[in-house]
Amino acid sequence: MKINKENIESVNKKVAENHLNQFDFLANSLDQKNIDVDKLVSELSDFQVAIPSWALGAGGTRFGRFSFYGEPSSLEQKIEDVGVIHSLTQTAGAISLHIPWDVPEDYNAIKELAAENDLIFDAVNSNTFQDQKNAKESYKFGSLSNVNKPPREQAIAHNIEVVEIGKKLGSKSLTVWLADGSNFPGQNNFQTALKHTEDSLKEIYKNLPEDWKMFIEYKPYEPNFYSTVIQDWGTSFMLANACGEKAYTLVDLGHHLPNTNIEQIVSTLMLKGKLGGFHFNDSKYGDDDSTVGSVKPYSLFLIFNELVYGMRNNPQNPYPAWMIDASHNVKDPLEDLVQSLEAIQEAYAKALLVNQDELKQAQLNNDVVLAQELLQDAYRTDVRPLLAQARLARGGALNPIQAYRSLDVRRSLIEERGRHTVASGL
Ligand code: LRH
Ligand code: MN
Repeated sequence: MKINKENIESVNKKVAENHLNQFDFLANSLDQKNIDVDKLVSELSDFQVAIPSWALGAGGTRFGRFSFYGEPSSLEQKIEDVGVIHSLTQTAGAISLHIPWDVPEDYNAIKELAAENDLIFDAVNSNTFQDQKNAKESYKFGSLSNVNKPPREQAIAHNIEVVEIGKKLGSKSLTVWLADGSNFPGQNNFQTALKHTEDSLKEIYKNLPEDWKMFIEYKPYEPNFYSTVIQDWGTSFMLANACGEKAYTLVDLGHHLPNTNIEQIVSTLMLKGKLGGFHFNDSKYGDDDSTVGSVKPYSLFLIFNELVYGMRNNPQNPYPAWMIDASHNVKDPLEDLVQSLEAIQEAYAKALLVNQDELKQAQLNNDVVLAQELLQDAYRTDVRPLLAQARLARGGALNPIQAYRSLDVRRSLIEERGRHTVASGL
């Protein structure tokens, strides 16, 4: 299934006039605030988010999984599906692979197919939270933190192998997330587990190419429900510093205990030059991996406000990696990912509307009311015409969900793949 320019133009024609009216109205009001609309539109269209290869089929929980038919059952089909999302949104120009769920058979063919779909390979993800068939050692009681050396060495070797796979694809970063932890008090010696983890990460770090980054992802709980070795940003930050300048902290929005001030964590990591990137999603309770911006859109806006400030004031922090990490229990995975991309772009656009200089002045004057007025004026601006214009500028759809449906993509995928294909992943 490929969506070509003609398909996009045919669906855009129906909504073009309405878009132009809305865009002109917004552009005029922003112009009056001396906001450079053309610069905004180009910043938005340059903002590319990586799609996780493990979130292109129906997700599920231990209570059940409901297929969505026409799911991709090969890496090739996954790349085609990300290609569909990118054709519609023009903001999904990368795919992030999870190993061993997505090991390429023919690297050149895979790279060619990605290029045909205007995609690059973002971070590669290792997996030491599941035992592979015929694996010599089990990760039941941990991987890089395991009390026994053989499983630690097996996990280190796996991460080094993942880097080798990434190098062949042109990826430039490795994401390490550990399920390692314990389910009961007394089960683990916390210090031993952390020391093993640090030493193991340093072994992996030694094998990182000069121009690569290592992202250390933290999570407070699940699948372990008493302790997790890399439980919070501070532990990840400490381990990244222990490894070296190529190691950074990765912030998965769903990996925080309720009411955690994530935007403050982001600002601290940027100040310290250790914010590597994001796994965007949303959640009401735990690591729900819901559609971005579907539960706490204001919190996402506040995070992007810190990112915009940090990207202008913290040259010590590299350009962050933008990735989605979500799973789809009831929505069409492709529509869900399109909605997430829209929410990310919306939060970024609203944050770009914040007058950072006036905000700084209000903060210096302890003018609390004005500070909130400046933030909420930006947040209350309907920026959707800007997002549509940014897509249009790159040949994308003015209304991606509408285009996806009027082009009947899911029915074509089911015709092509049948109703019983299952995507590897979560
Ligand atoms: C862990 C996590 C991690 C991935 C996995 C698919 O919850 O966020 O990023 O490896 O999901
Ligand atoms: Mn994640």
